[in-house]
Amino acid sequence: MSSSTSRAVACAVALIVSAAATSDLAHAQVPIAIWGCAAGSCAGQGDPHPELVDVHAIDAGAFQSAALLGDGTIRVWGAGSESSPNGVFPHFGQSIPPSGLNQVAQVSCGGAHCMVLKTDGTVLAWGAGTQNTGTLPEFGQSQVPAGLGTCVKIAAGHAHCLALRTNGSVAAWGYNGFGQCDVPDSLGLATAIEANGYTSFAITPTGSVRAWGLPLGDDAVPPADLGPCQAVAPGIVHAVALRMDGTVRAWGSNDHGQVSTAPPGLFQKIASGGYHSLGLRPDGSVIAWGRDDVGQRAVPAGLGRCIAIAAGRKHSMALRATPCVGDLSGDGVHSGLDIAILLAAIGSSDPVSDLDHDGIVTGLDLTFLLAAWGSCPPL
Ligand SMILES: [Ca+2]
Ligand SMILES: [Ca+2]
Repeated sequence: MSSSTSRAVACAVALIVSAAATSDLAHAQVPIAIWGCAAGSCAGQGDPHPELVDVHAIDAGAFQSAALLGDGTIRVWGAGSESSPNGVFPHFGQSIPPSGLNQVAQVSCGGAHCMVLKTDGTVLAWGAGTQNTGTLPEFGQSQVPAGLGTCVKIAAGHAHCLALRTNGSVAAWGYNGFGQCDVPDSLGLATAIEANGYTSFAITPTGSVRAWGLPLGDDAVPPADLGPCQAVAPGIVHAVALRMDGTVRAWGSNDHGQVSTAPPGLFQKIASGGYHSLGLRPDGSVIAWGRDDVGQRAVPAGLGRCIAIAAGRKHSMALRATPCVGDLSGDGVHSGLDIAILLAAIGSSDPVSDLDHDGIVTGLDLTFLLAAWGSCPPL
């Protein structure tokens, strides 16, 4: 053991007295953070699933959550799962992906259905809408059109689906009560698509944001002076755009301050839920604004080093960067705090501190931590 690690252990001994208070910090290494309705009674979508490893992407449906893993499989939980058959939204199996589903490149969940884009460009959907009766909630949104063609992106609205084909054209199907499936002839080619609620969005090669379907508040179209954008994140009655310069602009209904409180400064990514929005700062921190009736703006203290965000109707999600070995506190550096967290977990099966994955936290895991000391790369 080097002198620096010896000092770290000594420091940890001092810290161990407060280790109980650090138990929450141990969760900083769990890949996915979830807050908002998820933390309460909302159909189990709040479980961050600490057992998940190698999470590459996340998505939030209205009342469910999804994770894309590095092996190309997905996990979906919340409303419409076997463990939560009758939550805040009826059970349509929307959280039960098809058996054997793999080679997934993107997952997108809507109101009561989910869809995936596979690495071969094909699209699958399940949940509500397997029967196209044209009445709530069966609008055929889970019936992927035959002959759709090869796709590169997907987006699920509340009861409709969008797919961006390899050739840049946009396809839409499902509920069309507000014309959200009537892709404008004038759209031309798109480079990105998004959907939420009853509205559809596309971004053109010049960065122009186009919208069709239910107008957002009084705004049928994005602001004329929006300027070129790299991303758009629609809520149900508002939308946020991430401009090419990294600033955000919101428009639509401001009934929960989701437009007027859009923060200044630079962002890397944006996401919108029902009536709230999230922004990912370049330093990996997350900011939330808009509706906060169930804590959807209550970003966990100390949340940082995030690489992706997602928002459901009333919940918020963030995906942490893959932690370096032994950074149990998730702050990007090795310190006595990490040792304190591990020592507090000795004898338990805490998956965060079980660095050698043998099912129990022992001194061997401490050896792993010390061997990795000082190796954390920058975000
Ligand atoms: Ca640490
Ligand atoms: Ca172990």
